[in-house]
Amino acid sequence: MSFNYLYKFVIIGDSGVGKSCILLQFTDHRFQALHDLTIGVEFGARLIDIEGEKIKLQIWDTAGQESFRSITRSYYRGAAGALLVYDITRRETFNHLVSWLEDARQHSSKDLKIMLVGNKLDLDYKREVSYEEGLTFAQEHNLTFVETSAKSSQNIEESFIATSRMIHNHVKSGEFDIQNESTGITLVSSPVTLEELSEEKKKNGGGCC
Ligand SMILES: Nc1nc2c(ncn2[C@@H]2O[C@H](COP(=O)(O)OP(=O)(O)OP(=O)(O)O)[C@@H](O)[C@H]2O)c(=O)[nH]1
Ligand SMILES: [Mg+2]
Repeated sequence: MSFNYLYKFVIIGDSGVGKSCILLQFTDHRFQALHDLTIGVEFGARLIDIEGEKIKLQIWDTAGQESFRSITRSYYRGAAGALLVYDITRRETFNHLVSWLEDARQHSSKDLKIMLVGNKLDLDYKREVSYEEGLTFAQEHNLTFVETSAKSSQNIEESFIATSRMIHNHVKSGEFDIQNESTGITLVSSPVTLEELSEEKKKNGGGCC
């Protein structure tokens, strides 16, 4: 299957909030119960359909640990969309959102579309951050908001699709400078197939960097 658009995404937030699990659920429809700490940055991809157009999402899953912050920062610039994730059962991960957001705004393209994601919704009984608090934070900082579970897959699809839809509407309105690489958006002039891309990925070493 071929596609015409390539949108780059980055997933950011504290260690252990479920960034890698969100990506795995979106790309492979499965859940990983172990915390396999991300070292540096990992990579995933999936093809989606918006209003009949094929869009390839290239997703960078970053490490939440403080020691990897400088590596994480280098991925903001080339991104069109970001999922900023916290864990609804750990308030400290919510408290750190301001610092993540400052970092993202400072190092990204001005058009970066950010979705705030409150993850681990299946652990509602252990919740430390209410839905209303998440929503208020999102409204105050001009973000969209969703609560998800990477375990049950609830709203995982929506978090990526809704953000992609916002990017796509922006692209269609002609407000993006598509030629500018730092927007994280590529218009593929001759449609590329997934097979061609996976060949390219193999050549580049694939998976992780
Ligand atoms: N119950 C539940 N557990 C989750 C969910 N998402 C992730 N986890 C668990 O939380 C732990 C951390 O998940 P990861 O996806 O590895 O976290 P991360 O944000 O990628 O962490 P770093 O790579 O260190 O930045 C793992 O044990 C997961 O199984 C969820 O939605 N519900
Ligand atoms: Mg990870």
